[in-house]
Amino acid sequence: LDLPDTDPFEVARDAAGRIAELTGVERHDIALTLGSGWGKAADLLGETVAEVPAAEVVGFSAPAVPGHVGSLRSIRLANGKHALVIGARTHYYEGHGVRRVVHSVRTAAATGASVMVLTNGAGGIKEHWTPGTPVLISDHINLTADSPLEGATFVDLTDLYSSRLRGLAREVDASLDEGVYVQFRGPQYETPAEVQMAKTIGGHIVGMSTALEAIAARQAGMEILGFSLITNLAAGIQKTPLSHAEVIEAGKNAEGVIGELLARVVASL
Ligand code: 6GU
Repeated sequence: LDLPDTDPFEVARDAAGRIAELTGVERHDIALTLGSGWGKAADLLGETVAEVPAAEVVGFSAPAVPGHVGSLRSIRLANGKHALVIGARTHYYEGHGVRRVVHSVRTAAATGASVMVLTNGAGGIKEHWTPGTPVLISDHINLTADSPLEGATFVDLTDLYSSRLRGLAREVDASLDEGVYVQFRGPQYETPAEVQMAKTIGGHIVGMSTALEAIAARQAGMEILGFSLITNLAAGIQKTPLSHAEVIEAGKNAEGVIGELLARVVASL
């Protein structure tokens, strides 16, 4: 994937072939990337058909961050559909390039998935969002200054985070709030001034993933549902310093509730 002459879509097709071989499931209908705090959903979605270490599939690698999983799981939902749960996310801040970041999304599309569910743990800009609040992503602002699209690939991003799917999610939980996700490069958290900038330009949630993946998912023709778990308020909004331990802790405390929520939403898709 790192070589300029490699076709990333061909690598994604190879990865999808390998997943079919390892799981025995020829086709997946829906794919989910589970970020910080969302892992529990995998246990609640349905019956696990197979779980494979991501490192056995081309283009994937073992997780770089403690608290992230590193496996691919094929799950049969109660309605007979097959979900591919991606517990292995490559973050942009790892510095392996954007192709590696979006490989899981392109692989999901190559397995046949038409719906991509992207989840993350993120910082909140709205003060009433206490840690543990799940928020629907309504749109994004990509501040990475990068793109998964190569060359003159002009892709429309209107209704990127499907209003149809958001509507279905709100039928499960009418109290779900939504907000605009701002992807920063990371891995440092934002300064209070950067958080104020994000707020001024229309952002409500700050994080280090998802936007680049959503662009690749749209290019692949998938319908996208995005969820952030607010693990903390962003710098300057929250008065105490931020820590990765705090993010993991908030995820652990919320995982039962948001896992249940996500499982019910996926069952309704
Ligand atoms: Cl405050 N910022 C970013 N970029 N990512 C986060 C976060 C904040 N809190 C959790 N993840």
